[in-house]
Amino acid sequence: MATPESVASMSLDGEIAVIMIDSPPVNALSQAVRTGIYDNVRKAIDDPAVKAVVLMCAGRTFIAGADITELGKPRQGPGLTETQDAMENSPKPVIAAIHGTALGGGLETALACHYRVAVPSAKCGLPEVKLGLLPGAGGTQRLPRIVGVEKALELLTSGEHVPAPTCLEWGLLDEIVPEGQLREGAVAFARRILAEKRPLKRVRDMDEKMIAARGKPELFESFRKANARKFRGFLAPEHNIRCVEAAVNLPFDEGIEAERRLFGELISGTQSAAQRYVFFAEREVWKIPDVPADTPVVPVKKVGIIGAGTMGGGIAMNFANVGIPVTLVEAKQDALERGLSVIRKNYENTAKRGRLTMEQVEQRMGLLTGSMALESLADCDLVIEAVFENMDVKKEVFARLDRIVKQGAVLATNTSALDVNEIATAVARPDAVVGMHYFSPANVMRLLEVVRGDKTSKAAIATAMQMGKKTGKIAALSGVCPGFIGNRILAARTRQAQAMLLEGAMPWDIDKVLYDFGLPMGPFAMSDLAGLDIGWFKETSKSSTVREVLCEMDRRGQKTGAGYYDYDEKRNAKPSPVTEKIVRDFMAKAGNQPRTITEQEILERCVYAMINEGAKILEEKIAIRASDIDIVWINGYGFPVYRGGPMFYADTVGLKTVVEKLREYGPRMGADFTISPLLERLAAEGKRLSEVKNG
Ligand code: T1G
Repeated sequence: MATPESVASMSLDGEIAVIMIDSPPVNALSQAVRTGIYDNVRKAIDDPAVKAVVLMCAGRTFIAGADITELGKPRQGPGLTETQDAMENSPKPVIAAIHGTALGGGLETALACHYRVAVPSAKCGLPEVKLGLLPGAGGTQRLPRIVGVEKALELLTSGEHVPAPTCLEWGLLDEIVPEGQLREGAVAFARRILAEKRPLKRVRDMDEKMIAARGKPELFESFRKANARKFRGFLAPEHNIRCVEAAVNLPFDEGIEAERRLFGELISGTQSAAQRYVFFAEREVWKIPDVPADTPVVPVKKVGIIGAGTMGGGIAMNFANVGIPVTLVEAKQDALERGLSVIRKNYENTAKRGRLTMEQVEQRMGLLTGSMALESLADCDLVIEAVFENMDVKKEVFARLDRIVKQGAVLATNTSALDVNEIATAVARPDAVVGMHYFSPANVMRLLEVVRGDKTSKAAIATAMQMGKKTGKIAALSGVCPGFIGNRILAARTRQAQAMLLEGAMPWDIDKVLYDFGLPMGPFAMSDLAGLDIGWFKETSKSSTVREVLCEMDRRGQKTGAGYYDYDEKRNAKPSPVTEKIVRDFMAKAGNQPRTITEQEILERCVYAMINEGAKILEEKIAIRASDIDIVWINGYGFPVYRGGPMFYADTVGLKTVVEKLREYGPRMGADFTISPLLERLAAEGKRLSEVKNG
């Protein structure tokens, strides 16, 4: 157990006291670190030989915030505020010396110092909003006093990390010292301000920018309006905005009180609990019990992608973005050229938005080689097929790859649901076969489902996971089952949504409930966006479902101006009387008397069916952890992060309630619907679904 003495020390550079915090991995403000800082600041102030104090950290970074593992638990030892008061009211200058990332409580600690210096590579930020929180140690009151209201609102509600040069420009930093010379630079700075007898400026006294913003509520209203869509459903952004309003309109100490009250509301709520759970879930998801972090990987110097369509092109961009050469193979010249031109257009659009230079566009395009011969993939270390979603087609491609691609390469399939084990039967090296299921658009969506077949080697798994991390994805490992983790749960929800169409609900009734729950859109709007004709074939269509009838009427979604919804020229959706009639006809054919289905039933049947399927995925050991399932649904389907994912959400509802409701709906859930025995057991034992781990 860390003690203040073990994590904080003080040494003297002549008349300058240097307090060093050393608490790996990120010098988080645990109780020991807070106490260590407090004790040493007091000691330095009381020591007449000391004329100034430098606070800095060892290891990879300056303080990266409160210790998230302690949040929400009863606090021990001095709070951050006592430590900040000691520094801010010190009669001797206190200088924060920053490297790495000064985040959250770390930056708040630095803001209570009189001065802040940093190396050029350092960054500062207040990312509490990403944890469903707000800076609870004066950050919302001190930050606007330095950078002004507009910048403070942006930084507090985005949680972004600001590079040191910009921080200097904004006044968040007082000086940038040479890289690698932080201690020397900070001590020299301390000596200089002593020699210049600079006044001890306390950020809390800097009121000019607050006075300038006083009486301008429109600043806040226009910010709220401009971000309404992005903040929809979240509590923390609004609470951060209210804190800045308090900073403008109240004296400092009253503003601190307002901040404390609003922080208390967030820290005790389910949204922050969910977002803190996701913070750790995003780090757990990379850990695979039987594939240790030091498993040897295949070094990937060249990637081959088969299929230059939407998926293949998007996948290729991921690798080009990080400097890995890609050979893109298509069967036909025009398809290949079209694929490459779509990629170029995507990059040029990004450049138009100022997020890429044209030089970078050319650099990335220069890493892409088009080919019509699979033979050009012979020397690739990783090959990913993104061809037509048909088992025979995929097996034929893999059989050819087996004869062409060098031994030791990883052969990956981008299939979204097909059996990876069966695909692996097409090659003599099934250990090299792995699933890498990207989500469309593959260059944008963060989720990558890595699918391990029965014979997939640890090296192939480790390589796929590493490539996911290297290309900025969040990768979750899945076993083989229809739809893997994400789409299998999606199918469970779709079954309920489609069933309720035949019981009296309209597509827009169901979509509204799931949109209001926090999903980006409901199942029918999503189908219209993706296209109703995915996997639909005119030749075999038998008017047996609402979707088939819509496709037969050429109502194939947004792309044809109509699907479940009618669309105007701006693609604004509105309920369609055509669809309503089709639905009613199907209801009549099924002999169903339309009944009013409450929003609660729509939500529970859709989301509890997802929870139940997730529990089955855990029972079958398809997923390693319940939190991996949450990572999949948050990053692949937009499940609201402030609800933690379907598994965490189940725990906030209460498993007993979920099971009781599923029993209550009974046959309505479908003739073949069964409740997961794991779910029933956890409910009976009062345990949490989100804590389930396999192995
Ligand atoms: N508390 C506890 N553990 C933390 C932590 C934290 N704040 N930050 C990181 N870790 C662990 C993490 O779980 C992982 O552990 C290891 O450190 C490396 O992290 C009062 C209330 C700093 C940019 O939100 O953004 O201050 O898996 O894998 O990619 O107002 O960590 O190795 O066992 O992410 O190099 C505000 C959160 C807190 C910053 C480094 N601060 N951290 O990224 O490494 S609330 C944050 C990060 C607060 C105050 C409020 C990143 C990083 P393990 P990592 P990285």
